[in-house]
Amino acid sequence: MYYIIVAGPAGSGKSTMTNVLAHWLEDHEMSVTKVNFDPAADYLPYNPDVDVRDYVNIKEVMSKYGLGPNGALIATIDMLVNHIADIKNEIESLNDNYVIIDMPGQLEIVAFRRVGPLLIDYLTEGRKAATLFLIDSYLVLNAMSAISLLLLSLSTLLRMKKPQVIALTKVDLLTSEQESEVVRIFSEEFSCSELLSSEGFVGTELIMNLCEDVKELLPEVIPTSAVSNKGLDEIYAALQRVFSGGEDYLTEEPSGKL
Ligand SMILES: Nc1nc2c(ncn2[C@@H]2O[C@H](COP(=O)(O)OP(=O)(O)O)[C@@H](O)[C@H]2O)c(=O)[nH]1
Ligand SMILES: [Mg+2]
Repeated sequence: MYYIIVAGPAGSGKSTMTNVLAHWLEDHEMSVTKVNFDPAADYLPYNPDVDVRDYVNIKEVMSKYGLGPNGALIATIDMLVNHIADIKNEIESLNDNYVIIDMPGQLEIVAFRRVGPLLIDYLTEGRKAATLFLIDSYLVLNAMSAISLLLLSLSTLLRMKKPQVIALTKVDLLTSEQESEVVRIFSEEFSCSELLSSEGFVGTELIMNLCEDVKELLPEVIPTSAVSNKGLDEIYAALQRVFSGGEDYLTEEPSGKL
């Protein structure tokens, strides 16, 4: 049982990725548990097998404590501490090859506060787990946005302490020139001094040093599309490298189910 924690800013495509990645895995004869971990989710493009909304009700929390949606989300996630053992039992009893957890977009949950990672640690204890961090490719058409979003992925890495695979979502919305530019921004080819000229930024050493450090730490960034299923093979391969050093899952631990 491997855990994929899908994280990233609101609207980056987490719920959509959960759906298409689950289909991809199922098409490749692996069974999947889809977990909705977002108490505020309204519409989901998939039918969750386990759903935190069965345990907590964000609307009730909003009216009971007079909180806005953001505050209520944080309070609701805190309340999940009381239910996490039941949620874990529900997931474990399904005994699927993969568990995909569709996280809320608020970075308070995965990057800034402790409780989100504590809940995920509890769920994934004794299992291999990786974070799939999503970045909306449309937002990284300029280098400064790319660096800023990579810093968010680093914050998530610091908090979640799980190996991370980064995917650029929605590349079908880019022209092929834009897609090559985005790929170039995330590659070795990119020179940090471009940042200063492209943004007309008042060049500070801090930004240059940050950029060089981020570049140094830059993991593989995979362009994907939920429309064409582009990049799903590469995501699977990257996750395999994380989970089993490149061995195919099915050769490592045959599924009891399929
Ligand atoms: N064109 C396109 N739209 C996408 C893709 N992935 C997600 N979307 C759209 O982006 C919006 C936000 O996606 P969603 O999965 O709800 O994001 P979340 O808030 O991170 O869960 C929705 O309207 C999706 O249909 C993609 O690969 N291509
Ligand atoms: Mg979502």
